[in-house]
Amino acid sequence: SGDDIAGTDDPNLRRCYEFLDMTSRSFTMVIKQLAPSLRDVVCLYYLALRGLDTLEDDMTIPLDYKVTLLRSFHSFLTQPGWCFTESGEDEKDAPLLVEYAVVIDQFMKLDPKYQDIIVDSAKRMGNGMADFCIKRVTTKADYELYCHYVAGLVGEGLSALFAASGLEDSELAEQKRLSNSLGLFLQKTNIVRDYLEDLHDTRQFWPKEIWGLYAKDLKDFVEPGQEKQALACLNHMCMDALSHVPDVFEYLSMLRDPSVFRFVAIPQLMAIATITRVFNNYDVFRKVVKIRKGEAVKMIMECTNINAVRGIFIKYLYEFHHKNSSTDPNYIKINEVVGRSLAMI
Ligand code: PS7
Ligand code: MN
Ligand code: MN
Ligand code: MN
Ligand code: MN
Ligand code: MN
Repeated sequence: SGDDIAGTDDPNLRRCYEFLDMTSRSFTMVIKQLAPSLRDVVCLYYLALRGLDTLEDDMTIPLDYKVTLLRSFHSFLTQPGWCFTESGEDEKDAPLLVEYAVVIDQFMKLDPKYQDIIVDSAKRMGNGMADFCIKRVTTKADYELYCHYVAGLVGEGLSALFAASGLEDSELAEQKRLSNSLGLFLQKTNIVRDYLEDLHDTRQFWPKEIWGLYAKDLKDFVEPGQEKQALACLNHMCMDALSHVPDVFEYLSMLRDPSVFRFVAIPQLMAIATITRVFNNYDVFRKVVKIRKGEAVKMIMECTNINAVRGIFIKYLYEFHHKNSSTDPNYIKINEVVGRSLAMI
């Protein structure tokens, strides 16, 4: 419980949990409710990747220098005292990198079996991020690969940690395809919702192979007169994200520890609620679309076991189905994707 964390007598570990609170809206609660044997491990995995992502997102770092930093980031995790003080002014998580020595100190106290999984994950993610600093997301295959690097690898890494802890079956670590799908469902939902924010940051994650069917340029969707094309493209992106739901459900069915179940399921429920809210919703091109606070609280309370979660998924799938419009160019395909999910869960 939270009391154990507040009661920790190691000031550096306390500081790590302060950074968790400062840098994560969505993960801090689910990490703190994890069983004690995994809580600090996952907190430090989160802070490791949050540090890496703060470098990736910083558009003020010269490209060559950024690529070098991303490719070597995994080695900083075991380099006592390493820190980074050159972040751009509006990088909100820059303080984490300034005090990164604290994270490294705690990281190096973890059981080596956990350190190895996290270092390997950060190494592959940093190299993937570096590749995508040099090239852009153009094809659907690029989109799958980018999302694999920044989120699918987190799914694989978490599955490996769950198995290594003994709280979950050792075969979970072998479920690479399913683990990848859980990350992709979260990441794609984030990318679809953040269209406007990423456009303002001049970052493009929607693949041209999809948006090119609806516009000459990705930014055209905010122009007056393009509303129909914008919605058709948005819905195509939502359909693509929703296609991961059967894998998500299959994975959740394999979990046995209640704290791991909630840790995994709550973000997935937030994602299906978000993608359903975003679907066929032109507000995505005008502002940040969020789920209602009460909706999130209700899901967190109800998220106790696989049957409760199945009920919530079914509710959102019906709502998604209901929001589908017969004038959408992908109306039939969208119905098929929703139907496939309903049949599999
Ligand atoms: C280690 C819990 C559980 C099998 C920092 C959790 C950013 C969506 O728009 O910060 O940049 O602000 O809102 C999380 C699968 C990853 C995927 C990826 C690590 C679930 C660095 C989360 C989180 C796999 C790259 C947060 C992928 O988005 O984005 C731990 C199983 C970090 C998970 C990033 C995104 C995460 C993300 P924005 P957010
Ligand atoms: Mn965020
Ligand atoms: Mn990023
Ligand atoms: Mn980010
Ligand atoms: Mn985003
Ligand atoms: Mn962002």
